Amino acid sequence: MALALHAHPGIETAIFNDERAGAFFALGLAKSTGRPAAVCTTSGSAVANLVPALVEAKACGIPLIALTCDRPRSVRDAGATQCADHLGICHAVVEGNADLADPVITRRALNSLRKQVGKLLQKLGRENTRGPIHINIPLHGELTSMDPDHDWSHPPDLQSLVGPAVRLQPLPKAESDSTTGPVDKLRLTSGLKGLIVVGPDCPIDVNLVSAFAEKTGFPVIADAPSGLRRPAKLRNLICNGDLLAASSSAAQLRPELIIRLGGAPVSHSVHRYLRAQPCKVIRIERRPRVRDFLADQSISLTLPSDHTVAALAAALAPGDSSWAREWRALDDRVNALKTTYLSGLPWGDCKAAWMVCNAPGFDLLHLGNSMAIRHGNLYCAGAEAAQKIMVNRGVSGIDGNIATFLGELRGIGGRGLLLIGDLAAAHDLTGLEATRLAGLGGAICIMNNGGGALFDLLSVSEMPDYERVVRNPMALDFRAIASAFHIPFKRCTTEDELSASLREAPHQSYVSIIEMCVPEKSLKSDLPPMLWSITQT
Ligand SMILES: Cc1ncc(C[n+]2csc(CCOP(=O)(O)OP(=O)(O)O)c2C)c(N)n1
Ligand SMILES: [Mg+2]
Repeated sequence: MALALHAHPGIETAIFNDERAGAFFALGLAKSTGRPAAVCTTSGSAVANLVPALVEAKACGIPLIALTCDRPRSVRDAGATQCADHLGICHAVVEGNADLADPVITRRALNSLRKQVGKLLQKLGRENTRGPIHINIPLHGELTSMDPDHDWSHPPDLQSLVGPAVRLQPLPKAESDSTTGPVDKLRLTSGLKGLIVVGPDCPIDVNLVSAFAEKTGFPVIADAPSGLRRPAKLRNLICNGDLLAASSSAAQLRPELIIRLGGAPVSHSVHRYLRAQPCKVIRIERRPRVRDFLADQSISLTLPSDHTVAALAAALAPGDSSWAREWRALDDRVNALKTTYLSGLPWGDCKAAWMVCNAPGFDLLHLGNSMAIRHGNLYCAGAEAAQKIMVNRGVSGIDGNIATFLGELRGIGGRGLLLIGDLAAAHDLTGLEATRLAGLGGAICIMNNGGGALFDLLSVSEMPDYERVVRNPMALDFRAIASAFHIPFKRCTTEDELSASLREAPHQSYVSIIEMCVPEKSLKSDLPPMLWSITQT
């Protein structure tokens, strides 16, 4: 299978030793291109290694295809080696699967196989069932299907048996919504104090969100990965939602209507703010959820058509303009305070992350999980230049972040930056395999703060044995790791060194590693005082 895929002129391949990293790389490709990407494995525990990426893909509706090669059906559950329940392993984390028959070279068998696979692939084309799928592929042969005693050692011209490949037609968008439904139910009118909140993985085109916001004049709390900050085109773009939601001034701002799009906002202060609002809530989402952890009562609008969004905007426009002005004024004030605070900070976690988040010249910025995404959400200023800000927020794993970033970079071409913690980087060292692919440029910026610094901000940090059991400093030698993978490396211990490395990275025709060595406790000493001082003024 691997050789067949590699030889196919219409398929680009990347080879991975670690299936887990390979699957995350494919996830990144699919995320950045919007097109399906497949990962092909051998049998046995190789298949179990796909699960982390499939979980993430399922949580955010990414068309990832798992192609798992299997032994013939006759040896399944019969004690043969390297056999496992592939279908069972993937079942909970895919939208659908096909367990192919043992291969037989007849026109009939091949056509029925194509029908089976075609039906499954249609799922990928439907917006509301989009997500990962699994195709299990039994092959003949004791060790490989090229064993000399088998038909498949001389593959026939399959094309002549089945004709040209079937082109899947993109399906029309699901039209489950109706314009009047939510409007009638909520008695929506113009003049409202409306608030739009956009998290990661916005389910509709961000240009549509922009048009909606412009028409209604509602302020938009846009997370860094919402797609609305770079380029920043909106008049009422609010980039400091995290700080504002925690501030005493914004606590006085009571919306009459909240419209939420995408995954849960990154910041817990925004969660708390949203939960405290007794107002009407509309969720625009890919598929309706049974319950909503951010509001007791809310209405779901599933993949509304462009027409529905426009009609909703028309029903709400214009919103209360003084309300939008209040948000903007607060956002500007908080922005100024934040910038002053950050510029005055000594070298440390926050300073280094701020520099990475605003380094110019990169087409892509991936924010790893743990503190990287939280830093990014706080510091990624709105900018004129377009830049994709990507995250894995489906299930927020610290696994696979390097491979996902490299897959995204391969998908868009161009130059990219990854901001990632030391534990998350350690978790995905095999993802570094992909740095050797041609055409990738930029840097992996590892914040080396001696383990999971995020936990220093939580009350668990007061517990005995916290350092060893929870924070888990690994004291890895990232220079040696880079060298083992033949990756150019820079260690930065000052602002000037980081600044020089970030200036160089957009011109690199390779991916380097920049290790940012910061004082271990700098997050705790810099971030809470910043949050406190800004939110109390
Ligand atoms: C696969 C996985 N394992 C464990 C976790 C729990 N977790 C969340 S943050 C974190 C610490 C990450 O540390 P690091 O990458 O160094 O980032 P920092 O907090 O220092 O910024 C862990 C273990 C997770 N989210 N995903
Ligand atoms: Mg860390």
